[in-house]
Amino acid sequence: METKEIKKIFAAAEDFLPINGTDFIELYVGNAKQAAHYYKTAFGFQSLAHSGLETGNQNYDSYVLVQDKIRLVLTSPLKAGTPVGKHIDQHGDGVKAIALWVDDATYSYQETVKRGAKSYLKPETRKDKHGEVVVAAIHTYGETIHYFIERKNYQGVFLPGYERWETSYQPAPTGLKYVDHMVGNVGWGEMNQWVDFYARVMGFAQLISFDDKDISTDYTALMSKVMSNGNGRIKFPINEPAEGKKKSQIEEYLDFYGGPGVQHIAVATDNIIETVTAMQSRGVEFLNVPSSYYDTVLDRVGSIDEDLEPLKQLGILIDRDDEGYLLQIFTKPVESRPTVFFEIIQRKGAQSFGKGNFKALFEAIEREQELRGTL
Ligand code: TYF
Ligand code: FE
Repeated sequence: METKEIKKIFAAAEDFLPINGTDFIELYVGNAKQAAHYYKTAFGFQSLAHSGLETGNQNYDSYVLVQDKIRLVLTSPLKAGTPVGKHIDQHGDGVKAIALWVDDATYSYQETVKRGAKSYLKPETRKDKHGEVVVAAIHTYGETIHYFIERKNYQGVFLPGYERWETSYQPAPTGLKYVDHMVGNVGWGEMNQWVDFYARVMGFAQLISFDDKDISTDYTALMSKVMSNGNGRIKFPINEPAEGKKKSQIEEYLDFYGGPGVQHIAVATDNIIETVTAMQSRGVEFLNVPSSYYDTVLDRVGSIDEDLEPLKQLGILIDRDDEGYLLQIFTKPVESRPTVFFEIIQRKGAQSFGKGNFKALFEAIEREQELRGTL
């Protein structure tokens, strides 16, 4: 139902910001070399490109990883006193940039800035012997930014300034396919202003909404709205904390991240049982749900193609909406600070976000908060 509504909204007006998809996600991290090893070993990403001392970059060391349509860039400073170092000191490891692949970066920049976006990087052309790319960027919540990437005729391995990263260590992929959605946590009472930003400045529309009654467990309370671009390839849920019995998981994030930022990156697979089995065996830690969840889940979601037993063994959650069902699971935070985590999702028709799992999920998060002493 949600997708049909979105199409109706966009049919009325021209989409002024056409986006082809997520171009890359850039994380600023304390040790990019080791983080790259983690995402290769544990998540099954492949080495793609590198920029650093060997390529003439005196300031930053960046490793680019790829798995199907997903590109991750991991960046660390090579010296003291850089903006990247300051960002890491402030936020810990985290997502700096969500880069959007567009046909016209200059136009995307101009149209969004005209509508009130704060400029981060004016459009610039970057060239090397493989062709040229136009890059621009605007600010979004916290210190997070959106790049607009226009790839023109570019034939190089990633972007000008990067060289192919040659390595014989290439652990097998785990079946991660594309970025399904990326969630932002914003401050108390700030959700609607960021919903408005994505609507007014970026031409997105709201997909679904739920109020705090839907998502308040004993402790965790939050509000969330999902914004989508015109073709549905970019989906950004925005969370804000709400008053509950104890500390909201969103407030815990804001405390440790030092303000708003990306909370989770949801990546799609077409075989969640295989993907999660592989990731678990390679050391990725997932949230646990009590086995009692599986006693009644099929009463709620009806029959599904998968056997219940492996889903139960792995702790995979199931939800249904009027278009189909989905399977999802969440990692524990992947950084030292309890901030950024990943979601693995397999959609079988459903275009929603797992509302029916919120109670079980948030109770699992609360058990982790309890262990951290942050509830
Ligand atoms: O993206 C979503 O909306 C789901 C559910 O703190 C969710 O993945 C919502 C809030 C949250 C964790 C997961
Ligand atoms: Fe999600």
